[in-house]
Amino acid sequence: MEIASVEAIPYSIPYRKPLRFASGEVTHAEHVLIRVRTRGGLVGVADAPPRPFTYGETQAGVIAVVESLFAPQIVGVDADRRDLIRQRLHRTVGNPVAKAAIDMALWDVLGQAWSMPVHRLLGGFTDTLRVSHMLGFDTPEAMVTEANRMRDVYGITTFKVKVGRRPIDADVEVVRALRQTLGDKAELYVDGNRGWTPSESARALEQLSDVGLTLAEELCPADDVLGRRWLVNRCSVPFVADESVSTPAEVTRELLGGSATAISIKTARTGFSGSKEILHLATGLGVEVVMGNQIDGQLGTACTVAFGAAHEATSSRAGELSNFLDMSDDLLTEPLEIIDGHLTARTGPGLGVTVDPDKLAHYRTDN
Ligand code: MUC
Ligand code: MG
Repeated sequence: MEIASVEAIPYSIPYRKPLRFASGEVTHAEHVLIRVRTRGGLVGVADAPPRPFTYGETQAGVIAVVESLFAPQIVGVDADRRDLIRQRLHRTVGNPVAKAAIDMALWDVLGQAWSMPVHRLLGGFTDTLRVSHMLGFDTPEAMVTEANRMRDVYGITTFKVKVGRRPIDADVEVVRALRQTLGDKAELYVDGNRGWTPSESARALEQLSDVGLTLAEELCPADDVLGRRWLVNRCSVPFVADESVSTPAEVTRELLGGSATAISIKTARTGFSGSKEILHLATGLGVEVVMGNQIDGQLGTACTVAFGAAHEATSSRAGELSNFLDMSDDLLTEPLEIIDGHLTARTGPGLGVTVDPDKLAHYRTDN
């Protein structure tokens, strides 16, 4: 199972509808497909979605770090030596998305070698996840229309609402409008992507106290250390750390420092191996986790489903799995399908996905 090559292939697929949020916007999926080949002929794939506004990585940077640092350190190593490979990758600091994609492509190889779907290898708790849809910034009317469409067409009843605009009133109005249209049974929570100050966040939560939110995520920056602790202390629902926790050490710091009371796990930034560490840390400390979305395409979403379905704690809440629906096209031969508000893990060996060679040829940007 010796690794023969690690390729980093840039591609760009436009979004039909861009996703906007407090820290940025995404109009094109300018991602990097990571493809690992073994000498025995297995091919593992995973997606690296660079998010400069969150981790500082870029498409060109992911390719450079994979080609110049990571590939030379792992070619020739057996693909099942996951911890050795991680140790080699972690000699380089940062670059979470590039490292995560290599890790997941290796799990895809292992699943194929052992004829097992990855979600069974990882834990095998269940096969399906409830879907939560992330609503980006727009007018209240457009956000309500999108939520209704997601409910009517896909059966989705859980929504994460992007907030963090100034003044806070626009977002408060949107969340109220959503509750009114969707009724009491829908689950609603908010994600500020660090857009507000601690006091703005507290005021917004106060104004929304009768709306029945279930979670509040990254409303203000974790770097507002005392302000964030003050906010989390007065927040009546779990306060989710997302972009502030891309390593186990950051999870420990945020939780023990009182700056978060729940954790978003994103396979796009911690792969399967790092996500396992974070999951065990969170469950060991007794806090809830949510499967988050790094504005993933179908390949990234298949990875989130595989990890989420594998464990009890990651499958008890709805996972953020539907934003690929806004892309104008995708790379997989068999598209993911959301049915009755659920996504099912692939049953084939490994990730159970095939990248369509014609689509990749069409969307890749390196030729
Ligand atoms: C999210 O949960 O924040 C937006 C920015 C990012 O890093 O991820 C997305 C979704
Ligand atoms: Mg978030």
